[in-house]
Amino acid sequence: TRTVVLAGGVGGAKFTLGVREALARREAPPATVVVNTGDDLWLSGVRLQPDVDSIMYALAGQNDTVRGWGRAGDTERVNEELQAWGAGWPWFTLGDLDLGTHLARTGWLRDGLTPTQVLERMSTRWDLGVRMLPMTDSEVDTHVRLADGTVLHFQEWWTRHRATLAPAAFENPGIGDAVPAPGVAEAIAAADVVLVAPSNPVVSIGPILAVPGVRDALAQTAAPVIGVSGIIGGAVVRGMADVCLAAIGVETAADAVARHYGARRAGGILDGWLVAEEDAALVPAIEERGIRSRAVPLWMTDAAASGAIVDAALELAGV
Ligand code: GDP
Ligand code: FO1
Ligand code: CA
Repeated sequence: TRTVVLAGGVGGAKFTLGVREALARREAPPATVVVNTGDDLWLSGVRLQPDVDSIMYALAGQNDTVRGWGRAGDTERVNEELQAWGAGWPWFTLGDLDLGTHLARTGWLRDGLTPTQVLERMSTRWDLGVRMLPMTDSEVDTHVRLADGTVLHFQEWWTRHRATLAPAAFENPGIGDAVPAPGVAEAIAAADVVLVAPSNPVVSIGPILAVPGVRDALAQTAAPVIGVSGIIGGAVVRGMADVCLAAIGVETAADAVARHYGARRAGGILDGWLVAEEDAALVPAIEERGIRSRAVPLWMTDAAASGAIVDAALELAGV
């Protein structure tokens, strides 16, 4: 079962742990995980890739599960020094171990490696059990436009203002000229199944789909495309997806997100959509839209629970 996953950060990471578990049980080849790079930023001279790192650290068992980002057991000595210099952002913490990742990444980028090549190199340190690809090698950082025209980097909008400033639009400057990273379109074309993680539909899956060529690849692949709802019982499990969805006029509900992605046969991306048990009543309306749907437990409490969700997705895909 050649599997491709489209994923953002923490939700993507929890889901990817399940993908790895489910595919290992089937003795299937490792999945290819296409990761959102819209969250990326330059800060204090280093390149951060929060969603890439969330998945990489989680697969390596190195992630801070309490805080939800960065490395387990990290310290903040360098960060204190940066703050004393007035460098960086006072509301944004760069952990010491995490900074090692950013320095390695930035050094290799300066040596001329592409983000894809940097991630390939980083993927050799730990046995990740999946192949990770950035969605694109272009820098297309997400910006948030407010009603008054102010534009902030997504990280400032989220970590400084905690999504309290009402967004008018999310933008990825330059994305119209970007191309999928090498291997992304090829992996989708050769896949037996494509899984859309229960990641933020707007700022995690949205940028991946906005890279020219990705939607075409999804439209043309022979593989079924199955999505998993990150909305359970009309609420986000964590994060700011509700604020993001409101900005694009989509209700925070599993069926509304399915309609937003759309049925593949009607120009959208989905053949199937898993909703939570709590949302079982929504299944018939989703199926009426031409998207196969099932209600299953969607709480990703551990890798086994996520693995069971992946089993259900593969079953819905018929693979
Ligand atoms: P981020 O990049 O760190 O914000 O993470 P993602 O975009 O990959 O995922 C965020 C989404 O994951 C949020 O909208 C959550 O609602 C969703 N999510 C988090 N935990 C769970 C869970 O246990 N089950 C489901 N179904 N969704 C979850
Ligand atoms: N989130 C915070 O709320 N505060 C931080 O200081 C912070 C630092 C940080 C450093 C590296 C990294 O990879 C992620 C970091 N995050 C931090 C998480 C990040 O801002 C977002 O939660 C994600 O980009 C949303 O997917
Ligand atoms: Ca993210």
